[in-house]
Amino acid sequence: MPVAHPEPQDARVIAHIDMDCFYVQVEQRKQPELRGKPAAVIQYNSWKGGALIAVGYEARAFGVKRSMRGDEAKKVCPDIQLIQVPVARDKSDLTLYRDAGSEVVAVLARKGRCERASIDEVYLDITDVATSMLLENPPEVLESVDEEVLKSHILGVNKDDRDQKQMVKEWLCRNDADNHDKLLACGAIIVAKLRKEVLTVTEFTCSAGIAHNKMLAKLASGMHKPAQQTVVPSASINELLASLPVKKMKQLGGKLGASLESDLGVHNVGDLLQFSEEKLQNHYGVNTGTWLWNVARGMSGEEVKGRILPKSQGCGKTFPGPRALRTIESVEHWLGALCEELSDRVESDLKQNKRVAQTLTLHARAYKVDDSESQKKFPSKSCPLRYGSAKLHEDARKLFESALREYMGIYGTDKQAVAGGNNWRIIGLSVAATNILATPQGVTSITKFFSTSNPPSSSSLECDRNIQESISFSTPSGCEAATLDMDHTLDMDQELGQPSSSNEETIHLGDKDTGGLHQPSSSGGWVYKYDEIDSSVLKELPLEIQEEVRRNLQPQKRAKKAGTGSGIARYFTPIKK
Ligand code: DCP
Repeated sequence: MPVAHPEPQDARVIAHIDMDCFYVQVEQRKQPELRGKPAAVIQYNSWKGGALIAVGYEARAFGVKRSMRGDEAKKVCPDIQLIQVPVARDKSDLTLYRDAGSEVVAVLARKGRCERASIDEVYLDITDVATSMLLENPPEVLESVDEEVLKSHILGVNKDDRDQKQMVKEWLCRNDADNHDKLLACGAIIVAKLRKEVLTVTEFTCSAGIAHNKMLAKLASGMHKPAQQTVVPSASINELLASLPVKKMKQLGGKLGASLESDLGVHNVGDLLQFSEEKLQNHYGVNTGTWLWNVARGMSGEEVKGRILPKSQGCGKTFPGPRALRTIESVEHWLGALCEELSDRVESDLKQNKRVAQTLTLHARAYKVDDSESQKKFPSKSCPLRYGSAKLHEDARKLFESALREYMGIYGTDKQAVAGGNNWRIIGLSVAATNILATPQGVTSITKFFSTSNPPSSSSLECDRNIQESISFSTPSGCEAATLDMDHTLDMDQELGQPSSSNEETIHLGDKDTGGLHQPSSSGGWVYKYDEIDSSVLKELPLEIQEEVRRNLQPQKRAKKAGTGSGIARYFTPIKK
């Protein structure tokens, strides 16, 4: 569930930059003869011409939509060029797009604190550079304003018979504007320049939203596309939210959105304004209630995080309809392919960015053959991550088997029992490397990193170890354990204004030989290291559990024995050596 962040005292200038029809642009750069032509990128499977995952603006003009398949797109736009996503190991290979996204980030990160939010989206905090500009070279003293800036859309600046560019110029250069608007005007000038730089360096166009916080900037960036920018002055926030359907905001989707609609009759975000904070808290709890109250007013204190590398690396694959996996062997086969890719990616992250992934997580989507109505989720499982694709594969296999047993309610360990009578189908499978940490400066090899951070008995990544079943935990809100964008942009969290890892986090403590998360004590019990529990994960726990974590899991304090006590022990059950 979303949590409110306190609004900062001083005005900030935040930009959200979103690439236009990104995969299509990447393909058009590779094949310039496709430029200006209707085009779309499709997934490699050939059913009905493949699934469209990115549609160029020329094709959109013909009515082509992402929800279509290739055959349908051809019907509405016979000249459309359908470009197949690169394939490796029988699945989509997004390296080309990921690298192209990194090129964009490299340009943008020069100007301010930069948070890469997805494969093609970036938040920028340009408060400092906008403030300097306002002091040294404010818009009102500019002799001329660049054409690109004049094409900006300023929300609330009504179009009338006058020249739109002239009105934008007047708004940008008002000397009677308040400080907030003046900062946004500087932001508009800075972002327009940045977008031009992105185009020059990468050949890609992008769109942008410029506002005082991430939430509003994100809403604005999609309002005028492609290759345009939209500014949200404070005075127009109410107008913007009044007509914004709740479902357009990602974190208001799902159960929360449905409940807002049915219980409170809220259709647009602005409808929330009629409810007091107390009333919203009564309905949705203290945190979410306050968060909703703030959202209704366009308030969101969430910071731009200063992160240009992905928080996690993941790869997955869906197996829809008749392609659902039905044997352990087929699952193992696909886990092998996924682990090979994941291995390549964590190795290259280690080499290029000196970052080490600590946790391997397996997610799957499944159903039971004789129980299609069942809502039971396939549990996500995690364990310490060992480098090398064979080890990843071995560990992922064990995680899968353990999850499958739990899913099917089977407690035996023989092969037949593990297979669960093959009474299940897997329709989505993914592996992710999370908890990625920078290696401390001066540490040059992964082995050294671990041998300095752990006692020798548990340090070596090379030593084989048995995976004990990890305790896996879906968020207490009951949200889906894993909402995966299979085959797409699994390496990114695409949340907006929401605490990171809200829906997908699994907590996993209690493995033997952890390579970093927690360590055996001299007496053979297990010691949790409180400061290594991801704080965003901690925040997702019920309040009483959070308190118990803080009380009981002090640094280096012995954990309770498995199964003893209530509360936290239910989630973090240590395994004795
Ligand atoms: N993508 C994907 N599968 C999806 C959605 C998106 O593989 N279901 C990929 C292809 C897109 C890229 O992610 O090019 C970025 O997604 P966006 O939603 O930002 O869409 P586009 O960039 O394609 O278009 P727009 O200009 O509307 O942002």
